[in-house]
Amino acid sequence: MVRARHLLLPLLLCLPLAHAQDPGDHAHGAHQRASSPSDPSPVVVSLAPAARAALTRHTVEAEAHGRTLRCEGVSLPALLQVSGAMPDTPLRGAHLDRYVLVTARDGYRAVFSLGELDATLGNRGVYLVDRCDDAPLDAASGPLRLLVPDDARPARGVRQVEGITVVAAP
Ligand SMILES: Nc1nc2c(c(=O)[nH]1)N[C@H]1C(S)=C(S)[C@@H](COP(=O)(O)O)O[C@H]1N2
Ligand SMILES: [Mo]
Repeated sequence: MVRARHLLLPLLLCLPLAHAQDPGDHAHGAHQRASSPSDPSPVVVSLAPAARAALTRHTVEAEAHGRTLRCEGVSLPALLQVSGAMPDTPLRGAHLDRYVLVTARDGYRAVFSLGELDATLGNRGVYLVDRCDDAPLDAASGPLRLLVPDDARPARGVRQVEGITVVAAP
């Protein structure tokens, strides 16, 4: 009896470790990175006029501080899709741990998850606009800014957009 207990205790202590190291457990993925390691990260998205020229232009209205901005530009998910930074099919696990980091010249930053942008998931409309109220944006706002008309506050309407990258969460 004493002998059996000596064998059982070390065995029980090993169980959680053995479970965590079981490759079958990783396949079910609770803590495993979803993206394939072969997917590049970060992916830098070109903001050059040529990269945006082929995309449908949308008219977008958004409220900021009681004022309605009427702007024109392209859809952010469409830009990510033509850039190869986001699939143009419903997202699968491999891309659900990715986010878009938008940076501005003044250091302001905001993120959107790819899942938030996917039309079959969050379906959040996010637009990269270059004209508002029938004029190009001035230096305080542009030349490019984001508009997120369905956000309840305008805080992610990043002005002075400088960079857009898609990043796999670490
Ligand atoms: N680059 C940059 N973008 C920014 C901000 C900022 O400080 N810097 N402030 C945000 C916040 S908090 C708001 S409410 C809106 C205000 O947009 P508006 O200047 O067009 O009114 O801009 C957003 N975009
Ligand atoms: Mo704000």
